[in-house]
Amino acid sequence: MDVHEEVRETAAAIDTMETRGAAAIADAAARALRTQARASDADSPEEFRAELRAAARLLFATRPTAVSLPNALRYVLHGLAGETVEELHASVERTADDFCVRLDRAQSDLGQVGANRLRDGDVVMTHCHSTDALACVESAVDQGKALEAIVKETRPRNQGHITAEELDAMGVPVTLVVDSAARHYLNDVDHVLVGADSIAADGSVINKIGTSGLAVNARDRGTPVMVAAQTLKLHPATLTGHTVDIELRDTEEVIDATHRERIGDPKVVNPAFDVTPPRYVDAIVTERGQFPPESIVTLMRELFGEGTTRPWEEP
Ligand code: RI2
Repeated sequence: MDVHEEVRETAAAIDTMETRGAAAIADAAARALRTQARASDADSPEEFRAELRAAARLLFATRPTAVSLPNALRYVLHGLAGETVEELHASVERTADDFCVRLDRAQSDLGQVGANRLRDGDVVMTHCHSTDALACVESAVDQGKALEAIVKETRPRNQGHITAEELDAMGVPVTLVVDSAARHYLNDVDHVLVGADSIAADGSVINKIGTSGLAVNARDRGTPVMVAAQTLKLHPATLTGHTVDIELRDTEEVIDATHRERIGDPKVVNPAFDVTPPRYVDAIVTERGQFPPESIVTLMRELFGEGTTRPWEEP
């Protein structure tokens, strides 16, 4: 039983962040399971299911923080149905397609909700690169609102540059600033607008490192913080007391080995995400409407029940 080469390539692309962003990771994972199903030469339904589980385990192991990844795998594996290999294959095709269509629709529905919070002439400050957050801006621009953006570069990988490029393509004037300049400009900002990799049951937002400091500063300045996150970002395991793993990435993203050596070889750590407590967040914007963070638990229960399974593990 083999995990298909293309699935391995997808897993490697997620691992190296060639494929990145919580929504894009989920989309790639669902497509990879479909690839595995298409390529399968399993002789029995048991073998087919085992192949799918092995592929899902490989994908699951790539990045720990974005819950959209296990949520996508769960969605497809829960859709497995049939008595024969052919029927099982058809069910994966159906469910993976359905998942990707829902993902796109959720982002555009969420964008419209978020756009309603933005007024003509507003300035938004962004952190990192979030397709959910940008969907709100795009929808507001489509409504004819003129927006401006102050874009944080977002060290260590400078993913703010992707945001700057995409805002520019939408016709939104961009001012790029270093991360530490954020507070300096908050008085000129009407909304802090960020995405999320995971949202916990208490309404805490797990997003790119630096989000929590930005949110605390925004609260101090009286600037509202809006988190754009499809319900796929809700982390159901937090309903039962689990915490969200924070990914530690390669220290070379922070400083290369030669320079590090030159400055006395200090210890370097590179956490990719942080946790913003709900009291610093004004609204979580989803495709189901906007929620105060403290009430997100109700939506989480409605969508996921009391907890989650791990269908990729061996029975
Ligand atoms: P969308 C990204 O993480 C950022 O933290 C971003 O806010 C979040 O995913 C959500 O992105 P990374 O994969 O799903 O760049 O909104 O580490 O695109």
